[in-house]
Amino acid sequence: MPNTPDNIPPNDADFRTGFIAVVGRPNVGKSTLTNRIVGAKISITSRKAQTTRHRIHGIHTSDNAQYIFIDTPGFQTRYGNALNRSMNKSVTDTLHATDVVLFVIEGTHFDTPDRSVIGLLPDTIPVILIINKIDQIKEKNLLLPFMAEMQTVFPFAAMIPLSARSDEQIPQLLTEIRQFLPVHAPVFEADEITDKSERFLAAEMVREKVFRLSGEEIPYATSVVIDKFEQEGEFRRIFATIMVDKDNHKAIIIGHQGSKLREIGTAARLDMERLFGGKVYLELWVKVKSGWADSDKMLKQLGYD
Ligand SMILES: Nc1nc2c(ncn2[C@@H]2O[C@H](COP(=O)(O)OP(=O)(O)OP(=O)(O)O)[C@@H](O)[C@H]2O)c(=O)[nH]1
Ligand SMILES: [Mg+2]
Repeated sequence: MPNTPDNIPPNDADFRTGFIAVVGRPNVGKSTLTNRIVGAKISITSRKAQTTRHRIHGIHTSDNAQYIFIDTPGFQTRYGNALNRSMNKSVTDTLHATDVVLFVIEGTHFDTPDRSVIGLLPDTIPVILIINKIDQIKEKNLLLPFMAEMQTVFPFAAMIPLSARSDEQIPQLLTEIRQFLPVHAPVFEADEITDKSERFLAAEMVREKVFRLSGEEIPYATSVVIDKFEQEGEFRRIFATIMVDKDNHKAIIIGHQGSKLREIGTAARLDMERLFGGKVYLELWVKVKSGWADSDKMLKQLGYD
């Protein structure tokens, strides 16, 4: 690991730093939780399953620990195309290089897809069970028996029911995690919140708005490529292409006289301005790229491998 950054007191004998992988099946709230802890939207979220495609590091630094969260794609057990294979591999690779695993499930549901994720959990690394979306559990009295049952499924190091939509349980979660982190100086500066480039984050902001604003017809296999990213002081000029795999998807995203694309562009631009802290000019294009989700070569070109 590199030397201690300047703005953090060095040599604190009990400062801890470590990697925490956030895993679970699609749509359980992994990215929402990562964003909540980091305090900013660095990972996109959506009601659509499989929103996250890349590993994203979200960093939280307190006065006695640096937590490096790795938000992973939801582990996909249903389809076996090249994109899913590559995303699943990325999750399994992540698991072996972390200090703690947060295994996220939704409410008191524990189904076959959750079970297949459990099968991948290493037995050498502490795993904390996160029972997310407790705001949606109607019968709260089911929670305790559910937790007792989960303890028989896997030897979890801890179990924390919470709602990633609120800050309430976050301090408890951080305390719980910290005990498993190694004593180590911080790796990132205290004010860094992610290791991803602005280019990457800009593409993700556009992708999220495509999902949110163009409805159920647009499949998760939609990608965004940044063609040009220019910066002058605090002003950024960004040119991006939305890659879809069918002509009718292109028409949906563009909308009547370009209205949908404008809506997507405005929403993405506002998110970028908030995250980057400066004005953004954003220009979007839509292109049809047939069958790319199944082509290994194309995946490499788009940066997944
Ligand atoms: N009610 C409620 N909804 C939540 C909570 N946490 C997340 N959600 C919602 O659940 C949906 C999925 O959240 P994400 O954070 O995108 O889930 P994910 O696990 O990262 O999903 P993938 O990246 O697709 O695997 C979004 O609509 C969130 O707003 C919660 O605590 N309560
Ligand atoms: Mg996600």
